[in-house]
Amino acid sequence: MVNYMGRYFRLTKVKSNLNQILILSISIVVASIVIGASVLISNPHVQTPTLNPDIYPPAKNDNPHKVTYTLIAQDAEIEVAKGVMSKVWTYNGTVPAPTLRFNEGDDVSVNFINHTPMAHSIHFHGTHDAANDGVVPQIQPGEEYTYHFIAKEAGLFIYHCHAFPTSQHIRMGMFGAMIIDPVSHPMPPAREYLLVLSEFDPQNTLQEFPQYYPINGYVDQYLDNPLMVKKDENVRFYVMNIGTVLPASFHLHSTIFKVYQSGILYNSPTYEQTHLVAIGDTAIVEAKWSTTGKFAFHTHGIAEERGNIGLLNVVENDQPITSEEPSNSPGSTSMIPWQEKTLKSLESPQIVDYGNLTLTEQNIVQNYTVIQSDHVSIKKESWNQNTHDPFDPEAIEVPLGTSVTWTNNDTVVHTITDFKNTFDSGMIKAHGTWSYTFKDKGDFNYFCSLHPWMKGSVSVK
Ligand SMILES: [Cu+2]
Repeated sequence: MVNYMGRYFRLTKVKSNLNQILILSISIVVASIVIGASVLISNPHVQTPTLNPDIYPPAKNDNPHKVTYTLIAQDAEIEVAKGVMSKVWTYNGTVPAPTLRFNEGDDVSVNFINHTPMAHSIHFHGTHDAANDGVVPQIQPGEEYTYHFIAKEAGLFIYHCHAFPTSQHIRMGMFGAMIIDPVSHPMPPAREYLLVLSEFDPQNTLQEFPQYYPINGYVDQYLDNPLMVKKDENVRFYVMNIGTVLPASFHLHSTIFKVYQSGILYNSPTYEQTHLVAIGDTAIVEAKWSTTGKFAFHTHGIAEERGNIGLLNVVENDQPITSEEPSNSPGSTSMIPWQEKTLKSLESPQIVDYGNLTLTEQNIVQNYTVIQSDHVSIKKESWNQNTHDPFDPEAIEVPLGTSVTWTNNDTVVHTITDFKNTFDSGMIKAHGTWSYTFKDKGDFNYFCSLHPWMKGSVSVK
């Protein structure tokens, strides 16, 4: 019995030692995996030992170029569908705006000029610092601003206006694509097209389900002008969804396709029949067609009946396709300049010329009724230019030393900004308040720097 018990204890001890060794080994393996993975995650510059030719890890550009663009905010009248003219807000007159294209590591400057009566900006997706983020500052009518950044991640990125309400500025047409080509190794030769999926309603900009879901700004344009493709050639689509309500289920007929999720070229691609592009997101898609013929491409769902459909014309290899231009990607052919030329002729933009827009105090309406009050309401819907007297009351008179409070009863941010820079509230959130104590006599004319047509005045006696 003693012997037996002794043996039992010995066995148990050996067993528990084995268990400890096993647990220790598993812990070491798990820790190694976790540490390895976290090094990879925290440092995307670490390359995996075997380089997958389908992915483009971040790389140093030994020959970076300085690239400069000029984008002008312009209101325009364009054709958005056959026979349908509409007022839009643009960069350089078209919807979408010009495509910006350069290499990973390039030094990029974008000169932005605002030729409209409203504040606008440019927000670029991808990596940059706060001064180049396009939210602060908002660029006032008549003003200029230069955005500057080093192109970091290779892939397809969106740029758009980030004035408020942003979805209205996007719906009105202020968006474009930015292609950043990889320098690590060339992408395979391909014919390249850009497909910008958006929403537009000529009657009511903010209609939840708008009348149109255009591809590249013009409804059904690729039913009349199919995208040309040669049999068996590699076709690369840069797809971006700048909708505001619906994600886009992008679908190609008669083939499956390779997708770089979120348009980031160091993601491992997947093969798909339909790819979901989130609102404000992109995808880079590569496909081939093994038979000639006309094939549709479209967003699955109600958008395809409202303009989001086009045709691909797949022709024999020896049939020439005109309007080819070299792409940044060596060996590839870009059809994007052809798309932009086609769009310009379809939209035939008429640019609105507002003349000198620089804000001056003389712009202030002087014949308003002055009311004695230390409280001003920023009225609901005052972001809308059609709302009368956005400040209520628009002109007040107060004794010296009075603290005046503004309450934002609108659903978007506003500012209270003095023309002479005596005071500036910064962003007042929806339903927020801001107060200022007047310690000098005089007339103070102010406006909202986000919506410069909103003007008011304080007279200190
Ligand atoms: Cu804007």
